[in-house]
Amino acid sequence: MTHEKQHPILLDYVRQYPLPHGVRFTYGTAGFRSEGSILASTVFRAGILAALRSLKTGSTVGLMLTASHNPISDNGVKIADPDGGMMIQQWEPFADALVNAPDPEHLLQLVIQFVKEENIPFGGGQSANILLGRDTRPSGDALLEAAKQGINSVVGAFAIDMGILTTPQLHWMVRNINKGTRSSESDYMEQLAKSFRCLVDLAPDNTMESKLVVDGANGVGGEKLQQLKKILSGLDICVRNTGKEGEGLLNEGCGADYVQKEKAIPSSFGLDDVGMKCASLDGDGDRLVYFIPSASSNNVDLVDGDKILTLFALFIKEQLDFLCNEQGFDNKEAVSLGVVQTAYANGASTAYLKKLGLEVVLAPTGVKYLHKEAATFDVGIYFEANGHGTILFSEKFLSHLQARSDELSSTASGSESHKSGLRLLEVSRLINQAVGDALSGLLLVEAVLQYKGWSIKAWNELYQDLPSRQLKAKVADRNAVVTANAETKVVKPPGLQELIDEETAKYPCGRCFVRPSGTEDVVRVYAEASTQEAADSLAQSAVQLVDRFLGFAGSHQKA
Ligand code: G16
Repeated sequence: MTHEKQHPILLDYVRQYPLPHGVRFTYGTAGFRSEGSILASTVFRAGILAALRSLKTGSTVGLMLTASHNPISDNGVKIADPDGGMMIQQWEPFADALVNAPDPEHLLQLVIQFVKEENIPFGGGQSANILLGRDTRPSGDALLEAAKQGINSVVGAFAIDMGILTTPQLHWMVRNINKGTRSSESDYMEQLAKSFRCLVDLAPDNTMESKLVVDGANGVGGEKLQQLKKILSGLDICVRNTGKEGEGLLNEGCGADYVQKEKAIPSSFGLDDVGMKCASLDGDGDRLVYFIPSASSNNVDLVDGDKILTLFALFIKEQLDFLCNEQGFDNKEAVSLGVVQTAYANGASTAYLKKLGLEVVLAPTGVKYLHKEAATFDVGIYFEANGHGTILFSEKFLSHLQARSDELSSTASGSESHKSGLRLLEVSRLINQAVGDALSGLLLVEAVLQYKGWSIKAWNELYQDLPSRQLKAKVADRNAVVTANAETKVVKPPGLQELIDEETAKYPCGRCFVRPSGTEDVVRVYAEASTQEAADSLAQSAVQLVDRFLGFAGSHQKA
């Protein structure tokens, strides 16, 4: 079919989804996000975007409807590339232009021009496949229809509705379909349960605290964990805030973002849980933090993404050491192990990781940036302090590992090096290779704790976090803040960084940065210092500086 035949179909559909007035959407940290009630045109256009991406790559792509940690009234949309990762960043400017095109004719011109520039087989008889997933938000149903219409407006594009999923499940499915491996939801569940079982079987016979209480954020993650529980053995999991009627609202007073930022006990947790090993997922199941409810007040001892990263790094390093010290495996230098963090990583965690001899790389906020850095290592571990992360294994390393394990199974079966090889292979099957995944992350944490024979308390005591504070500053235009050096320095407005530096220098162990959020209409402020009072005061001063430079536009809240 020629472009000319394609145009009327597209135009006809576009007219059904007028752009809301006075709003500009940007493909931020994790796709487009806003109030669910004004997102129909954005989601419709994201459907077109996904179809073009599939045509361009000749592979299946994903479209996920979620606003993750945001309140229930918000929603959002993001595209998963054929490898299961986030949509390639070079397409983001086009994505922005497409969703903001003022009228159907502009939109059509944009599409025609982009198709030409990118040499996309548009209207040329090729087919495009897009897997659709959504979380449990009420606006999801209507937005799903908008996404389907957007996809249908591109001739040859097919939408395949996968139903309600966690974000990482959809990314996993896209990756597996394109690799030609099993990709259904039950395959996902079986894979996780099987790899977890294998890892536990390969662990020394330690007695461990197997009871785990999980806060499901009243979202899809809790629901899926309940499902997974049915086929899991060796873990005693109790899921709260599963989203069932009467249990509360999505992300309200619960969820990984709440627990991490507020360092507070989520709703439905109480005195009975004091001292217990607890975990919290976020609204779409891609973040995970652990915590121990404390005896006094509403507080928790937070075991955040940095601690999860540290636990995984210790374990992977130990397995590599067993394997590499064994004769026959290519020299140690041949295996590169690196960790990736953001500026939010607690300074104590970075110092600890460096002391272990690990290479630590700093990336801007957003898994799309961390993932890219982690993929440069044979084994790359990335985590944001907020609990979003995973472990990536390069194909080259995996085939090397498989060959070595096969060899050891005949020459040194049952040896520690043989078991290490098997453990690493199993970790690569358990942990989501496409994107951070709270469910697979949780199972790996449990398997490593079992291996180490550690309680959550022992794990938490690996190092002590420096006191920190996160705040949100509501300003007229958050995009007036431009940062550099992995968001550690403000470049615009001029003069702001110098004053932040001056303020920071007043506090022992002080560190502070500000950056525009990519998921909420705020500027985020992070401060760290030797005492909680000092961290609070530094964060407050930075908020005032942001106000002074950007204009106060509302009440400030905790992060
Ligand atoms: C998303 C991103 C994360 C990021 C978070 C907050 O998480 O996937 O990488 O850390 O937003 O981003 P920002 O500070 O720019 O608002 P989620 O779980 O909300 O999808």
